[in-house]
Amino acid sequence: MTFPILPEQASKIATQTDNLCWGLVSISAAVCLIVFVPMIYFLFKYRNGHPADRSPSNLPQTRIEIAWTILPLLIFMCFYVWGAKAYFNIERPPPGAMEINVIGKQWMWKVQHPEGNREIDELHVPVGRIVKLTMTSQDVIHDFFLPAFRTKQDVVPGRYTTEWFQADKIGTYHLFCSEYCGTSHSHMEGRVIVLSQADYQAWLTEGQPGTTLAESGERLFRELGCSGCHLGQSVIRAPPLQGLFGKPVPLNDGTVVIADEGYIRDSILLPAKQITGGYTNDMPSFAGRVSEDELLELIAYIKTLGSQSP
Ligand code: HEC
Ligand SMILES: [Cu+2]
Repeated sequence: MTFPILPEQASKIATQTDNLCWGLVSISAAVCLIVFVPMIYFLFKYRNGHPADRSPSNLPQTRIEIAWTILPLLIFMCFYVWGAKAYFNIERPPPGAMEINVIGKQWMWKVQHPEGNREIDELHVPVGRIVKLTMTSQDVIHDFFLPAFRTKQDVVPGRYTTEWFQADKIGTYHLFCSEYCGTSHSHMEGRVIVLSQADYQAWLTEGQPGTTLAESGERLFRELGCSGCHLGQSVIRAPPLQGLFGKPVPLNDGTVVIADEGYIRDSILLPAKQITGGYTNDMPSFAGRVSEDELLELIAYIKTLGSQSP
């Protein structure tokens, strides 16, 4: 028999989160019983006019006080550790994830696969693979919520947030926006379709995008004139982008940052914010000239330069 209080469990995180939830419910119920059962019992035993023994007790009161302070503290500290471990599991994507981009806008979800496939309000993924979503919003704050995987993350304009899951059951699952985002917020929903590895490959080829995300990015890199400064012989001295992604970058102000998606995004939209060490602020801002989709394509291209030498 199923007891449909919680949605279906379709990922390992789901089991972990539900166990923690039931653990908390049980301990809260236990504490509740320990307080209320004796309370009701004493209510009757010592009620007015009832002949009970009311002489002062000679129990070791201090020791009892210390015990019922320390014991619950230890028990609840275990829950703290349990919860912290679950939290880190949810927040840190394991290595080797396949990366998919998500853009939220009023009122739809746009998905970009690295192979170039695009979809709206649907996300096709293979079963058993770790999927890491890099997400941003084109307008207001949205939230990418997958109840069956017990995972959700705010999708915020102006920056990238990430979310990961590993679906362990083939099927179709709900996708919701769980941050109120305007009139049609309740329609901002979709489906995650978990396919077998073979079906997923077939789905990718069937879509026939023609160009991968990185290839679209490379074309943009030329069209927008990035290549004029960043490749070959140019008048303006610009840092080479080969091998940049994921590496520490020393900045002109002496700090060092990791060149992640957010850093590259800011380099393109707000070049004056962080100046690469040894260079001057000669890069024009591309804010308003590139869309969120195009930014993610440029980033995909710069990532592929990762392994090449400058
Ligand atoms: C007019 C020349 C010029 C153009 C055009 C240009 N850049 Fe730059 N870019 C620079 C210079 C100079 C820097 C170093 C100073 C800085 O950090 O702003 C830089 C820095 C960067 C960085 C940071 C690199 C690092 O090692 O920290 C990235 C990423 C980048 N540019 C990407 C792009 C992209 C993508 C485009 C096209 C949309 C572009 N640039 C267009 C001159 C240019
Ligand atoms: Cu929304």
